[in-house]
Amino acid sequence: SSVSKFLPNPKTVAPKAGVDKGPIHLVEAGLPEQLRQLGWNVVFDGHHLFEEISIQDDPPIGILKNPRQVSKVCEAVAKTVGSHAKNGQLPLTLGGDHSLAMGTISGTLSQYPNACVIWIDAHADINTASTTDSGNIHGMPVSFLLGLESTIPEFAWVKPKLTADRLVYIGLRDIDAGEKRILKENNIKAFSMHEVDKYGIGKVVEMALDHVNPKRELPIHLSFDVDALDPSVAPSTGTPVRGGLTFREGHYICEAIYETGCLVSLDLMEVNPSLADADAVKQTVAVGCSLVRAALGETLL
Ligand code: DIR
Ligand code: MN
Ligand code: MN
Ligand code: MN
Repeated sequence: SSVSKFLPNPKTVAPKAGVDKGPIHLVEAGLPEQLRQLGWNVVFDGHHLFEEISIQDDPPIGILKNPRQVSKVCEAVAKTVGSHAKNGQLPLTLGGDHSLAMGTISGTLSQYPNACVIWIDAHADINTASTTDSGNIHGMPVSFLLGLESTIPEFAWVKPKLTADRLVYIGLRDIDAGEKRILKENNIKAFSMHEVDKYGIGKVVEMALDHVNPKRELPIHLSFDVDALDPSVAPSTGTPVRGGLTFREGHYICEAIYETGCLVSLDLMEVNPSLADADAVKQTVAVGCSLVRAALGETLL
């Protein structure tokens, strides 16, 4: 769905079991109403279950799992996000796994070709078909967006419109060897938890913005994987990694990006209610809602 001070909205997608319930929980927790109370005119598209593009026969390509299904869903998401953005709305996408960002960022870039991407995550999600060990496409979306992975015809619709200098990461702490090499070779700026500890979150966000958006004039797409937060803060997620962002550090990032006035599109991904007990789910959903509210202006005076 998406939200705009006068129009926008949020949207939801569900490419695989478990994570697909995340959006439903976030909406049922009252997120659309919470955003209305902040003054946003929320247009909720409803839950996209993409049953119409459920592909029965989807064998792996190499080791990539559910490639056609993921590709089709992401393509549909790209269209939806692009059309909301075109209407002047601010698309808010609730995932669902992070492969969806192939869709959301493609959609954002169709309307805002010079947008920069701020990717908050424990993981870099930049594996290619040749570097991935898991075959999980949610570990790969950034490589498609940058055009590092162009050998799979099923994903030919993903146009490599993002450039390495308009991408920055915050929160990394679990990066594969192949990903490290890719980050280095492409000179991609990344602030790991080490830098968060060293400089503090305020300085890190400032340096991140200085890198991708020095004049604070370019549109910003914020893609927030809830596993960037420490598992003690957001336990219900598919691949938790200890040593993550605190509650406040996560919120600070959202607030600071809102404060730039440049935010045009927002993802909250990887809330997975099937993976933990009821209290953990409740806590994670509440934190997810709270991060979105922070990114849409709740906490600034
Ligand atoms: C690993 C884990 N780098 C992979 N990545 C995850 O599967 O490619 N990303 N969990 O979210
Ligand atoms: Mn991710
Ligand atoms: Mn992650
Ligand atoms: Mn993931």
